[in-house]
Amino acid sequence: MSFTSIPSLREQQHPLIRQLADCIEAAWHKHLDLSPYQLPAELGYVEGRLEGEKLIIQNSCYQTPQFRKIHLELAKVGNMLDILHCVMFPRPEYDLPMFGCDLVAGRGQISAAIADLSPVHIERVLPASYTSALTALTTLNFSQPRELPEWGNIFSDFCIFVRPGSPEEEAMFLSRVGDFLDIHCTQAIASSPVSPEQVTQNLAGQHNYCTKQQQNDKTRRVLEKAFGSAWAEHYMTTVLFDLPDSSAPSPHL
Ligand code: 18B
Repeated sequence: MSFTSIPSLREQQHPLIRQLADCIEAAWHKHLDLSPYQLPAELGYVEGRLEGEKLIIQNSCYQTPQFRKIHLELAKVGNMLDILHCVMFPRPEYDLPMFGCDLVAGRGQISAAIADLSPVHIERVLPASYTSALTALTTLNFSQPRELPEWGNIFSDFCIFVRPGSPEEEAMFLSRVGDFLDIHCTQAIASSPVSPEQVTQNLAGQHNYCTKQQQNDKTRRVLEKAFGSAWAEHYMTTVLFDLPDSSAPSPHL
């Protein structure tokens, strides 16, 4: 599998974004059986303009037996803004949470670092095996925790949302994302398909997750300013937070 289109943009980004992108791909390669995932045409690499600055978006996207889509996106707005966005969408036939991560750097400083394994159950609880593995991790203390927006009730108690205050805190964030991915990938490949009733619930949970994420005005505003509101809506609902076709059974089962 080739990542040849990615390094060009990655090399120009904030070091933590670069390291996190490397860490995510290393975990995927280590644990998962990756196949390509075709994004909608024209949306793999995108360029626009935002306040006179060039906005570049580079996507890489895969699928695996347990994941419908795993998506890593790097974006850069001139020298103003570097962004890493990552979501792993499980196939709803498996009872798995959503891994999501967003890292935003403005003028050389990370302003937002967020990572979570988010439950899709109506009761908003993670599978017990996840809760015990995550509880066993050491508790981290960050000097500048940030408050989640209103739509952020989708995230778990293990969610990290901080402005890293030092290189040590940046390293802590990076290593915790690695922990999340090791736990998630090992649990995912060991999991078995669930009942049709549970599949329906998992789909509803993923639907709720995506609908809430689509309410992130900060993401929408960046995309709207560069590409217009119709394009931003299309991109947020078909690339960033799309839903599986619930009428089609997974080809892997
Ligand atoms: N996001 N983020 O992915 N977002 O995509 N992101 C911001 O310092 C983009 C996800 C999340 O405080 C900010 O305030 C763009 C995932 C939360 O109201 C900017 C893209 C998660 C916040 C962007 C992108 C997620 C946030 C403001 C497409 C979590 C705080 C930075 C490439 C799993 C929201 C700041 C708030 C913030 C932009 C979370 C500019 C363009 C997967 C909670």
